Amino acid sequence: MDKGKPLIVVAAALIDGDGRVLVQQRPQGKAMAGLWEFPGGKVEEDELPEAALIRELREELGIDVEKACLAPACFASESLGERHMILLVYICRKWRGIPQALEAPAIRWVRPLDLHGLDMPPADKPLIGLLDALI
Ligand code: 9L3
Ligand code: MG
Repeated sequence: MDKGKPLIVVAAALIDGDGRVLVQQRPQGKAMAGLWEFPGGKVEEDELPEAALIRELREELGIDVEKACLAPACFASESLGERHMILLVYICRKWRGIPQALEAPAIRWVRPLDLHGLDMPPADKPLIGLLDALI
């Protein structure tokens, strides 16, 4: 089946000073509602991945991140039925502002080990082992 161009999605693992990672819950009415994800979203036409992530983090959490603070970490691919999706994940330890749940029903700071017990989108899961090893 021709699924067309894959959807490019970016996400961030924000790590705080205590080594905890931020996850947010996907809203009702969206695909995979209720699952806990690393914040982020779709890269728009003519937009670079890092610019999309900086925009998404401002919209979803009200924080400001500089491009230099985004470390590429991993990518994962997933089939979304009609489309394929490629998720690019960045690690970020430095930002301005205090993250707030501006779009998600809830956000949580969790230790990497506790990520194993959360329901996450399949594309987010490869990052869990990496964070376990990194933090
Ligand atoms: N997605 C998966 N993991 C993530 C993010 C931010 C997004 N950490 C998936 C869910 C949707 C698609 O990417 O299928 C587009 O995301 P959104 O625009 O619905 O948030
Ligand atoms: Mg989003």
